[in-house]
Amino acid sequence: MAQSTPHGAGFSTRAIHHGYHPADNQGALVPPIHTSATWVFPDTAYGARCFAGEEKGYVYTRISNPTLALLEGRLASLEQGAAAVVFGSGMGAITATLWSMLAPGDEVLTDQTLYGCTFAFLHHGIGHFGVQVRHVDMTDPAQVAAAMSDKTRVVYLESPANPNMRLADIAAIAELTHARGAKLVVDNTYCSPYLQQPLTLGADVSVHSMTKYLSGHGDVTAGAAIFADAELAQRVRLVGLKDMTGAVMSPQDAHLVMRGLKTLALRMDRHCENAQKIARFIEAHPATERVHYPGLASFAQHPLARRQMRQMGGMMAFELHGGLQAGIRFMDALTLVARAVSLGDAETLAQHPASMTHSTYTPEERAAHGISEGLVRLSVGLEDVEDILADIGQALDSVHAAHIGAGPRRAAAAGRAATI
Ligand code: 4LM
Repeated sequence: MAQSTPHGAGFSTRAIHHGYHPADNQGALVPPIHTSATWVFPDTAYGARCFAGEEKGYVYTRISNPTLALLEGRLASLEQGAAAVVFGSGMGAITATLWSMLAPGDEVLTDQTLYGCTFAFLHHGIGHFGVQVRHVDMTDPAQVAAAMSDKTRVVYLESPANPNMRLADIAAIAELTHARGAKLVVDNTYCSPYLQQPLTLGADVSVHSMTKYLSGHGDVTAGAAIFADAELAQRVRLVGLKDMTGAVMSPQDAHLVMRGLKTLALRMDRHCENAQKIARFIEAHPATERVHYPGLASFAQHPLARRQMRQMGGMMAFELHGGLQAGIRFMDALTLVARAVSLGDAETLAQHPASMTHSTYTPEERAAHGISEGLVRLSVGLEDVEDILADIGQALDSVHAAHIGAGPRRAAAAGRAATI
C-alpha cells in the first residue's frame, strides 16, 4: 500500500493521512468507500491464485477490502504494529483473535476483572471447547508468573480494567509471558492508541472496541486487533475472521472510524482534561467513599499509570457512601449526563456495572473480582466541564442529603445550571 506520510510523522499526521494518496483517487481528499462485497477476477487462473494465496488481489470483503485495508494500515501505524485486522465489533476482534490462537488443551490466564462479555466468553464460552481459563490478579506480576503453566498459551488482560480501573504492568507481564513461550493480548480500549501502546511495551496483540474512543461518536459498532507479528495477523484474518466468526466490519463503518481517527488526539486531550477535574471534584465531595481514577494521587497504581500511559484517560469509577442505593440515587438524579453503557463518546455517560455491563458475573464473582455492587462508572465526555460538574454536583448533593442527612452543598460550587 502507498504510504503518504513522511517517515517519523507525528501521531495526528498519521491518523489523518497514513496510507492514502488523493492523486490515486481522482483527487478526492476523503478516501472513497468501497462498498463492493465481491471482486472481479480478470481470468479464472488469477482467481485461483488469489484463493491459493499466491496473488494478493481482493476476493471478498469478509476477507479484505480496500477501505478496511486503509483503516488497518492506519491502526498498525498508530500502535506501531506489523499489521492490523478490523472487525464488526470489539467482541468480534476479541473472539476471532482468541479462536485463532488457542486449541483444545491450551490454557488462558486472564485477569479477575474484564468487560462483562469478554468475561462471559472466557468464563462460560470457550471452556466448552476444551480451553481452560484461569483467573489471576494481573495487578501483581508475581502472581501471574506463579500461575503460568506449560499449557499457558495466552495471557489476556485489560489495562485499565473495565470497570474498576485496575492497571497491569504490561512490560513486566509481557516479559514473564514470553519467558514461558506464551503470548500477551491486551485490550487497549480504555486508552486508545493515543494514550497507550501495548505493543511497544512488549505485548503481542492489542485489541480494541472501536465502538468507543476510536470512532468516538457513538454511531459505529466496530473492533480491531493490532499485531506485532504479521503472520499471526494473517492467521486471525483467515481463521478467526473468515471462518470462525465472520465478524466482518462494514466499509461504511470503516469510513466513520477513519473520520473519528482524525480528531482522536484532540478528543483524548479533552476527555483527559475534563476527567482529571471531575475525578478531583467527586473525590472531594462528602457523598463519596472512593474514586478510582489513575490521575489521582490516591490511586494506588498512579506511578504505573504515569509510566505506561501518556495521560490518565477519560474513564473512572467511584463508590458512594450508602453503596448500591446511593449509586442508584446518583444515577437517577443526573440530567445532563446520560444513563447509558458504552464509553468514549462526546456525551458523558454513567452506568451501573453490577446491573448492566457486569451482570454477566454472579454477585459472588463480582465480589471476588473487586466490582462492588454500588460502583458507578463514568465515561467523561467532551461537554464544557463546568456543565458536567454542575450535573454531577447536584446528583452527589441529592445522595448526600438522602443518605447522610446534610443539605445540598456542591451544586452552587460547580458554578452553572445543572439542567440543559
Ligand atoms: C461497556 N464495552 O463497557 P463491542 N472491550 C472492552 C469493552 O469495554 C467493550 C468491548 C471490548 C461496553 C459495551 C456496552 C474493554 C465494550 C466490546 O461492544 O463489541 O464493540 O466491544 O459499556
